[in-house]
Amino acid sequence: MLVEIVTIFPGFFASPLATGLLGKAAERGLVEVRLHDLRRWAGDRHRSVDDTPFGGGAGMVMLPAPWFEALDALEAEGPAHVVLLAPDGRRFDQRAAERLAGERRLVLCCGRYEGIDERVRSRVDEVLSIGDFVLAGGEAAALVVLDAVARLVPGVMGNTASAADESFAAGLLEYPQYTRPAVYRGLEVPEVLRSGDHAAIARWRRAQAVERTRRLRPDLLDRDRPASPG
Ligand code: JD8
Repeated sequence: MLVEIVTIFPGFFASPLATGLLGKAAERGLVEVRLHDLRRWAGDRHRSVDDTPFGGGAGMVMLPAPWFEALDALEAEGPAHVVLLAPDGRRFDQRAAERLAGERRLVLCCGRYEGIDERVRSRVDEVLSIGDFVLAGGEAAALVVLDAVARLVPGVMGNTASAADESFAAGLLEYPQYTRPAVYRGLEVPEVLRSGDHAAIARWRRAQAVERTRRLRPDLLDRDRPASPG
């Protein structure tokens, strides 16, 4: 999969792209990320990408021209699914991540300031938001989308068992996890997990996942969710 990110802060992505699963996926050529500095498509010698809002008001608005020029240039190289990150977008969730993971080429558009001139929306396929809080710009949201999508690209996760596990868990919270030691500062790991009874462990984990979801996120239980295996 090819992911192209248009931003005035390409440096924002350096460390996340070199780290962990995303770094490995890039290294192995499973996810290629290309960063594009929007200022490359600025029209003046000051490389301006923003101006004051028509109608007045605080702050600056991103100019339409650099965005139109950028998308002209990227789309001339072939088809792509173009996403704008904005607070008024459709909520990005696991379903959206799965859908985007099926695209061959994604373009993520990151705004700054008070946002982007409304006319740029005519050039994007969809507008997504990562949640009901205010970020300073689209970059952090694009990173969230990239992280969630990249791990779904075939080959990136390696371990197929954890992928299958998660399709059960999709729509449920995870069961609690423990590692050694069996007792730490008097706090014990549940006996069943040390019993070696794999059927009992599977039943316990499923019950924990359901109970935890009922208690902490009952809204998730009212939604469509893949059938559980076993
Ligand atoms: C893009 C500019 C900041 C937005 C004034 C200063 C997504 N879930 C989300 N929260 N916030 C964003 C987001 C915020 C952005 C931009 C995404 C571009 N800002 C602006 C309007 C109000 N602030 C986001 N996805």
